[in-house]
Amino acid sequence: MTDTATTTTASLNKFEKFKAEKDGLVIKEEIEKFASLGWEAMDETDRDHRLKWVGVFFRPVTPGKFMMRMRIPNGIITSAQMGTLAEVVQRYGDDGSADITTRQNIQLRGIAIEDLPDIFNRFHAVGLTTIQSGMDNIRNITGDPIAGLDADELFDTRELVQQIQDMLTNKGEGNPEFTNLPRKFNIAITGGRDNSVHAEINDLAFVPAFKEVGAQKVFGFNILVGGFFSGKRCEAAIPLNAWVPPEDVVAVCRAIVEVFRDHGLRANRQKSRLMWLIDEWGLAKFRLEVEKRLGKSFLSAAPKDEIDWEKRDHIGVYKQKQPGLNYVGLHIPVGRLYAGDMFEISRLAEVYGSGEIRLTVEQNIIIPNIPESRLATFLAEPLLERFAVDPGLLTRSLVSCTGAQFCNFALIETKNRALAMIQALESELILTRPVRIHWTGCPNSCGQPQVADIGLMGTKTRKNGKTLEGVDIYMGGKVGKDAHLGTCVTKGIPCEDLQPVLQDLLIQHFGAKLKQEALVTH
Ligand code: SRM
Ligand code: SF4
Repeated sequence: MTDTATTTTASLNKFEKFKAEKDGLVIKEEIEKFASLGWEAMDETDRDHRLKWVGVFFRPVTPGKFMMRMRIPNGIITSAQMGTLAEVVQRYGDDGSADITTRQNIQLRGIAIEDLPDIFNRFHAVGLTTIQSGMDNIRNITGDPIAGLDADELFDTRELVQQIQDMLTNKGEGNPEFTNLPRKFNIAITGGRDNSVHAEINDLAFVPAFKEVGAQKVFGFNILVGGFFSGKRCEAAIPLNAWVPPEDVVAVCRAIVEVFRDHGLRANRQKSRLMWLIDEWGLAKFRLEVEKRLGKSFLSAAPKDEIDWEKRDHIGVYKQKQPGLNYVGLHIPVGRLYAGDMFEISRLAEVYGSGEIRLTVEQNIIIPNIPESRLATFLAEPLLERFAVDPGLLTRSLVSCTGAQFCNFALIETKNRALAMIQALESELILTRPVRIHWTGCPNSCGQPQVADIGLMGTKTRKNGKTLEGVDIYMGGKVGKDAHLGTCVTKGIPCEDLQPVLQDLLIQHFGAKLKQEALVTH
């Protein structure tokens, strides 16, 4: 560790200090001990921080009821795996639930520490892992949710995503090479035409691009680096001016993560994400260091990438490239699932499809491989009354982070409020197009308000001498082709006054009409 080694211990932040004392991965061997000790008797640093290396999150809002964050590469999970997750959540009764996350992943809630050994055994038996999913590790790697189903895709991302995860996590067992990064790190790969992974908000992203190599046009990826959101700063990823063929992607991931691990800034946690290193070095030096690790030079980027479609949301029924088969996207309101829902989703995938379930970064699910002949019966299943294939135009694009119910960073309640607000707006307005509204409970931006048509970021605000829950409003986020980030347009609207403000924005900017007015005009 060159730069890190020269940083004196005194200048290290408290996270670097505890990581240097004991690597988070060591926790894996201590689970039995913690289970018999109980959460109250545990060392606080182990409990509050190091457990996150195995995907177990202490929740100060619900002490003793932990959250578990999975790794679901490319967002693909089997019905057996979903069934196992359902069993885990079920044992916690009303405390148990799960959320589909904005990284195409699943988090479980209500977990008791004494159950961890049994839960990990169950996960192992069905090939699930939670390893390295929190803190200074590489997050769930996202890929196209309809990879391998989409007739228009340029590349099927599934295998590459799995290979990268296997390399970084030692096939889910934990890889000490990559468990002490300066900060979190996000990777996405897309081989489709609509950038369904939000490539631009990842520390490292691969987007499809054809390169003239000699007389041939060869498929590969342009590389983007340094995208991230944080309370202090938000940046879209920038081009590295590098193109790679698919067979080099795993090695490039390794090289870039190694450069970040060994040279990333560790003194100030607010300035530790990859982009800060790129700022300090300049892109040219960063590129050169990556080439050194890779052992070869990059080809320059292809002049254009192949992201030329508007982003799809995959809700509804769609034909697959395999003749006679369909994939069906179900809308899961704000991604929240309970044990009964999960058993039912698992059953539907088993009975009607091939036993496969896919997750999207919009917190929804897709059931693929449903034969034409079974479609009508599938669409008549009672679960689809709640998890609709044709939700309202605001409902279908709603995304929300966890918020105050479980997250101690939250400045406001999000998920329930988001749902109630959308229902109220849909009952008042006639819409002609979906409007993507994203809620996030604090400036950490887990709910990605900067990619939304209308982004709502939790804040505290003052009204009549009182402190209230409020939001800052973001607009102008564009996804898919020519993706770019939205910016803050209004600050500190009290949540209790938000509905008419949103109504007005929808009418002024998105062609919505008041139902009342429409009645009068006709
Ligand atoms: Fe996040 C921290 C939830 C996606 C930026 N995020 C947290 C914690 C772990 C804070 C905590 O300990 O309570 C939240 C857990 C709450 C809980 O109980 O669920 C949390 N983040 C989430 C999830 C579950 C939001 C959701 O409802 O979907 C998402 C889980 C993704 C996953 O499966 O791994 C989630 N977080 C994101 C994203 C979006 C993305 O990756 O596309 C971002 C912005 C993109 C980025 O990271 O660049 C994001 N989360 C953060 C940050 C700010 C990072 C920074 O550099 O400062 C924090 C705070 C931190 O890391 O210090 C944070
Ligand atoms: Fe928690 Fe803030 Fe992330 Fe929402 S945005 S999950 S409130 S850290």
